[in-house]
Amino acid sequence: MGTTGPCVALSERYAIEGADGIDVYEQHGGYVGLRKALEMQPSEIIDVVKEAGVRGRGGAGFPTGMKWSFVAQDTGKPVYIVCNADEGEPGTFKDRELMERDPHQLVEGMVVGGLALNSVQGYIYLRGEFAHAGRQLTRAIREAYAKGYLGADILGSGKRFDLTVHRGAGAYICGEETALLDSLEGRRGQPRLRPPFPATHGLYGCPTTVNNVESISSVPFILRHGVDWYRQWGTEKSPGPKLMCISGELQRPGNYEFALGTPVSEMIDACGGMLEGRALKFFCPGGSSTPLLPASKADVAYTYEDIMEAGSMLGTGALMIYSDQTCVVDTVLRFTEFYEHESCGKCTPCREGGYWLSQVLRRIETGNGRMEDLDLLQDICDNILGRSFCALGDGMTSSITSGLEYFRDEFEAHIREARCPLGTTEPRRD
Ligand code: L3W
Ligand code: SF4
Repeated sequence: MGTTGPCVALSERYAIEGADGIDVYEQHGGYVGLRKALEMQPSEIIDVVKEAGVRGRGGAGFPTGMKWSFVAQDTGKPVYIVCNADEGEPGTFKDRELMERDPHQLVEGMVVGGLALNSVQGYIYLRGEFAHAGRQLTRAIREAYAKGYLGADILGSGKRFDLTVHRGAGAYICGEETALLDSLEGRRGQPRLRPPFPATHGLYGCPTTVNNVESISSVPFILRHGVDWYRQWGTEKSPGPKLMCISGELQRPGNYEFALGTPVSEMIDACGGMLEGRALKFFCPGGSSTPLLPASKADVAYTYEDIMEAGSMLGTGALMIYSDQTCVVDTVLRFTEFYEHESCGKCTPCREGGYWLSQVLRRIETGNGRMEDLDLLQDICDNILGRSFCALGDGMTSSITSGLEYFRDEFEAHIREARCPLGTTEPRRD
């Protein structure tokens, strides 16, 4: 078990003025990892990432080194490395800051990934709304070409890697890796059937890895500082530092960096605690797709395994904090309206279910609900979970089923009193 608590790793250059430019980046350890990678065999780079135990920071926590080792090398087809920078999960805002403040870290990680996978072309699929991050990345890539870190002959090694930023158009579903690849190919972004996974059939049908911004940005400093340095934080199954997006009814919400294994309650304290006069009621540990947990579970250690045992998921590291002044039905309704709007429409359970879930939740919140609606909500969720084509459908049900599990009384009070007991939404006759 490594140490827990606040730490400075991926965000180490945030406080340094000018670190978004290549000269200052180089003065503070920039491109050292790449220089080391150039002296290593591709399989050695993958072994280092495996030993560090980096787990994917885009939501699923899949081991990054293992994902890289799955990428087929013997097909005769080109291999692609794609960075998923389509950060769209409600509550998540860490990747944007990473790209804005330290864009070279991602560029360097992409080149190292290219060397590890024998890939000569990488893409950063960037959420279209991230205008400043787009400018920062474009400038960083231009600077990296000028200094020979990108291009046909990286630092005279004879190895090639080119990198392109592709801007999306703001659809949440394009954060799903196969929808992202369809969008990158110029088609409407809709998920593909998996398997086959992108590792064998990805971009243009070629072997591809798709990794989150934070996962790829971790690689240069693991090479620079070593595996033990990375594993000084966290637990055996959840090693390393984690960028945390902590939002909600707190004194100082924002992006923080913590060692994995830090209790949620300690993170809340580090944000200055709850807003004056408010007490913690529930929290969403990893974004709106992860089941919410009641205040009684706030001492849970923030690791993939502990959060799962507590009944939720670590997700993207988007910890959302809610107080006793917040209506759980209203919160769940807002999440559900988001998924209803963002459903790509490809499969029936999600397309139709999202519409009906919003309708039923809205009538409860506005004082028009019936007691049977609670079973109806559960029934619709049961018909979506595990029956949808991709994880968006499953994610849509998380806050509803967990809300009903922990706060059924509050749902019932809305129906009995024919209004929101907290007065969040004015009663309205349907
Ligand atoms: C080769 C196998 N590759 C799995 C790869 C797979 C993918 C990765 C994880 O969803 C979750 C979702 C959201 N051979 C493989 C294999 N892979 N088996 O491993 O795959 P998977 O299916 O476990 O997850 P996913 O489809 O990547 C991600 C949740 O994250 N989420 C996050 C949303 C995040 C954003 C954002 O803003 N960044 O939108 C939040 O909870 O619901 O459950 O690469 O190819 N046998
Ligand atoms: Fe599209 Fe929703 Fe089906 Fe995913 S679950 S394919 S987002 S309709």
